[in-house]
Amino acid sequence: MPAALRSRSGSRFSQSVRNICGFHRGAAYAFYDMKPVLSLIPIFICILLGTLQAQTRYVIADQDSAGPGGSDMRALMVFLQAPEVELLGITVVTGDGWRDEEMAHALRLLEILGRSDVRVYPGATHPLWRTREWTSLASRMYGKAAWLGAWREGSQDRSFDKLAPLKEGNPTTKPAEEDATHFMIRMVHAHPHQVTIYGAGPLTNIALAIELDPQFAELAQELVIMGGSIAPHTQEKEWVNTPRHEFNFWFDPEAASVVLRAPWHKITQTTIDISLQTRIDPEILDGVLASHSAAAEYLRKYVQRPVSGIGQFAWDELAAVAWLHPDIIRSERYVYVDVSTDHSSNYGDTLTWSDEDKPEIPLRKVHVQMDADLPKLREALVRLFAAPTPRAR
Ligand SMILES: [Ca+2]
Repeated sequence: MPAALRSRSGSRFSQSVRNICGFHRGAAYAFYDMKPVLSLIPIFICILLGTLQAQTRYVIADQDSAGPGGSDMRALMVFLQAPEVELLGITVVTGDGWRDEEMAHALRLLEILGRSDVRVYPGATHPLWRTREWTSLASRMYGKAAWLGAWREGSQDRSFDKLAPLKEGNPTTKPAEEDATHFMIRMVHAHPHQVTIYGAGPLTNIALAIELDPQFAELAQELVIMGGSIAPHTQEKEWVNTPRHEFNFWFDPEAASVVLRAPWHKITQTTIDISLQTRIDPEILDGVLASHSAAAEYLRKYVQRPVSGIGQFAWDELAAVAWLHPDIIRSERYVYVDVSTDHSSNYGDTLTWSDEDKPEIPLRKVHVQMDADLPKLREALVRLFAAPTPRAR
């Protein structure tokens, strides 16, 4: 493991805690009879340091990081702006955009926030089974999807060294040489049962990790995903006639099904249903832009006001903030979830069951978020984005 990563993982910090505690315990015993109150101080210090250490939360952000300024980027910013979070790496997958352009947006964000110590790892460029060509043919039989992501008209797959100029400027830093899947596997083995896998794009990278390492899901602490749709109350054209359709699941249904059936300790799902309740409203933007933090300046430049269309919803950042502050979620359903892999009109649709109607195939129950405390979400986003970036260099 590289030295920088060892440092981030807290091993040096752990050693420091042990050294301090060991030294002071010895000293405390020596003076115990004479100064009983003073002897307790080192113990309090050890408890405090241990508590601080326990509060560090490890996460890998698996993301289709299109940019700049949108929900994909804002979710990464939530992790980067939270002092208690150790973002071990950003693993990138083709989804809203092509992988290499997405990696460039993520790298540029890290440069702007002074966090280029966080590495960006290249993941899958294509879904496991679905192809652009098959999707084009299927749309003639079953109807068009409202959002095609990387496959939208005019979008081109360009390798990292041949990218077109980015709005926010092209990064000077480069992605890691290690691929996303091996990085994720390496991290859950290095920090067993401590790493949250956050998946807010198509789930191709995470499915590949599961297929490559049967221990992967069990060794993670939990899985948090933004994906799926159950019964959203909306007139938005993407869901009004297709309430079970959601892009991340739809883009790679086979991957989503593999991921949802794996032996995670806990799966939490942010759906279209709850995301549509949210807004990146003027109150949030005014609150953030009153600050001149690096995050605020980035949003000032790259969030176009007024925010409208599907860009007005806090899709991925809701999943990230709710992981940090679970009390933002006011209600959830605990149901079995899978994704249709029938290569027909419902390919990629979200499937759910209760205990009463569940099929006999192995499935897992998922904490499906249904209602959010919007004032709490707004307060959390403003507080995070208005603050200086922790550990910025
Ligand atoms: Ca995303």
